[in-house]
Amino acid sequence: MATNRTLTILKPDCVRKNHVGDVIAHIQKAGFKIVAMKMTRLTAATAGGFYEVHKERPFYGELCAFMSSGPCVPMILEKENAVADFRKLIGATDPAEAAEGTIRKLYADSKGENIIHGSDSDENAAIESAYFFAKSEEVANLA
Ligand code: DAT
Ligand code: MG
Repeated sequence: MATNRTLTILKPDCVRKNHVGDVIAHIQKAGFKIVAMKMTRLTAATAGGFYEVHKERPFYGELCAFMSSGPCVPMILEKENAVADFRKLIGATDPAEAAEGTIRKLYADSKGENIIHGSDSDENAAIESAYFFAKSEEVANLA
């Protein structure tokens, strides 16, 4: 059964380009509620752990360096069908291939620096949320 939460990260390029507010507004207009949010700076090792699934890929070193290059803003988001709807909202990994109106199409520069992360499954959403947030940091009741 699909759960109703996903994990996003507004990546260091999003923070550097001052698009945090624009991207959060876009996310909220699409009906997602923020369940948890913080600003933090990853170390290369923490970024590497988050993207461990990609560790054999040629871009892994570059990815870890980029993700630890400045502060980022992880958030847990809630909405019905959150994982799939959020992937649709952010668009394809490569902004050049992302659909019009998606967050990556609007704000991202390249495949490597593409503004935003979105979990790719309910299972990963739960794992990734726990990577950044203690249960006590999640808002219990959004009403
Ligand atoms: P997504 O972030 O759309 O889930 P992914 O999980 O395949 O994409 O890759 C994770 C991140 O790694 C991605 O957001 C940017 C980077 N990346 C992926 N493919 C890349 C490539 N071919 N060259 C450079 N960076 C890449
Ligand atoms: Mg991915």
